[in-house]
Amino acid sequence: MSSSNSENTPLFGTTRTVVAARHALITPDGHVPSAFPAWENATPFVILSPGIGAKLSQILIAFDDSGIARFPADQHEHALYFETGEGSLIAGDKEYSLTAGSFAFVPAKQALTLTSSQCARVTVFRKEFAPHADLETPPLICGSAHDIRSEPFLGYEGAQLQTLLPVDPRFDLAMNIFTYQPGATLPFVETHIMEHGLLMLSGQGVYRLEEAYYPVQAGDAIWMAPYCPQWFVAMGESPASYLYYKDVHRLP
Ligand code: UGY
Ligand code: MN
Repeated sequence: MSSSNSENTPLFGTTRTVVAARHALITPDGHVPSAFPAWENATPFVILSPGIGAKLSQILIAFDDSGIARFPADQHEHALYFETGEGSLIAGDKEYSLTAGSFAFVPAKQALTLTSSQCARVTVFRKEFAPHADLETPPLICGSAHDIRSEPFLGYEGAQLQTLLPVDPRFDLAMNIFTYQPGATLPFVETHIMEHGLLMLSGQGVYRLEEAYYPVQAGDAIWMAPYCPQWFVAMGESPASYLYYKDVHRLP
């Protein structure tokens, strides 16, 4: 899936993108790049940010070969997923090789540098860390979705959930991948305090956000504010999967 707007060009003067007060569907045809100091051969697309009303930012990075993206050491933590390509993650004195399916969590107050050796497409969830008085800062984590077992969601075989980060109260966010067989659904319309940032990784389906039903496909991104009623059905010939962020483990 290209990050440029040359593919899937909609009819003149139209877009599937919808920005509402408490949810948004952001489709690739409307993407506009940002430019950040000291980034090289790496194009950021800020898909979600506090500017839309979200607490998180969701940044899609389209790397060229020898690309470099830098995030400073501040109060923000970062969870990221390598969709395609190859590269590395450098944080402090640690360096990890990343390839399609790799994911990582880098805690707040650690600078993060991402490099690409083969054009890569990476999604970064960036959020202000919510410390807990009795808990330590969560550690840096690096792994591959290929090594994470999936579990049927609430016992539904057609909806398989992979929980990428450790289920550990030190972490105040979760990053998961949901994979649905065609025809499978989120078993009920969820309404919850947690916020979501979401990227469709493959396939297609229909997402319910509040009272609206949207056809969605790979490359689309979604924001769900707290309490946005939400539901999904996968449709088409192949399974549909999405990567999503969720804030967890902290009292309101
Ligand atoms: O974890 C979740 O809240 C998930 N079931 N939500 C979603 O897929 N929209
Ligand atoms: Mn949910």
